[in-house]
Parts: sequence; structure tokens; C-alpha cells
Amino acid sequence: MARIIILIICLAMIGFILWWFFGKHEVASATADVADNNQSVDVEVKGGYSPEVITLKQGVPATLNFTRKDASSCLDRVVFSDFGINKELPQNEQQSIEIDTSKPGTYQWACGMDMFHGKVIVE
Ligand SMILES: [Cu+2]
Repeated sequence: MARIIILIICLAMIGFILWWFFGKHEVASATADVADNNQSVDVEVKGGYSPEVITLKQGVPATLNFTRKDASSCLDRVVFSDFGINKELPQNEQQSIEIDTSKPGTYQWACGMDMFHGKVIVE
């Protein structure tokens, strides 16, 4: 009987490990709402970015509103190298960043040390 229980536990652990490494993890993503020729998305910065994948409509002026709720200095800057943007994110303050949506594509952003990432998809 004990062997069967151990076997079941082992199988459950193997299943968990497989899921952990090979399963599809949900990435928080968002699509901007377009209103009055404008689109914006709020991004929470806390141990990473949420959402971390943002879809924007091409040709519509876009603003990403970053709010850093994380005290660590790691996330105190946000860098969009494709757009030459490197902005400070004061803690608990909303920082709006305008994104050029004139060209479709995928644009990465990162923290100042290139450790945390997110991306904007313009389509
Ligand atoms: Cu960092």
C-alpha cells in the first residue's frame, strides 16, 4: 500500500516538473482600447511588468502609463531602445510614455539593467 502511495506521489511530482518546464505559462497581455484617436494601457511595475505584452493599433497615438509599486531600484527606469526612450519611474507615481505606432512591429522594453522585459506589438 505504501509503495502505491509513493508511486502516486512520484508521478504527481514528475507531472508537476514537466508542467513547470514545458507547460504554457500565461503571460499577462493586454490590447489597448482605442477611443478618440488615442489609446492607452496602464502597466503596473511590481517584480516585473503587468501586463508584459501589449498590443497597440498602428497609426493611433499611444500612451503607456507605468506605475512603479516596487521599491527596488532595479525597476526604477524603463528603456525602449527602439524608440530611444529611457525614463525614470518614480515610485507610486504614474509615468506616461508615448509610443510611436507609425510602423508595425514588435518592440521590447526593459528595466534599466535589462533584466525585466516586456513588449509592445504594433499591428
Ligand atoms: Cu533591473
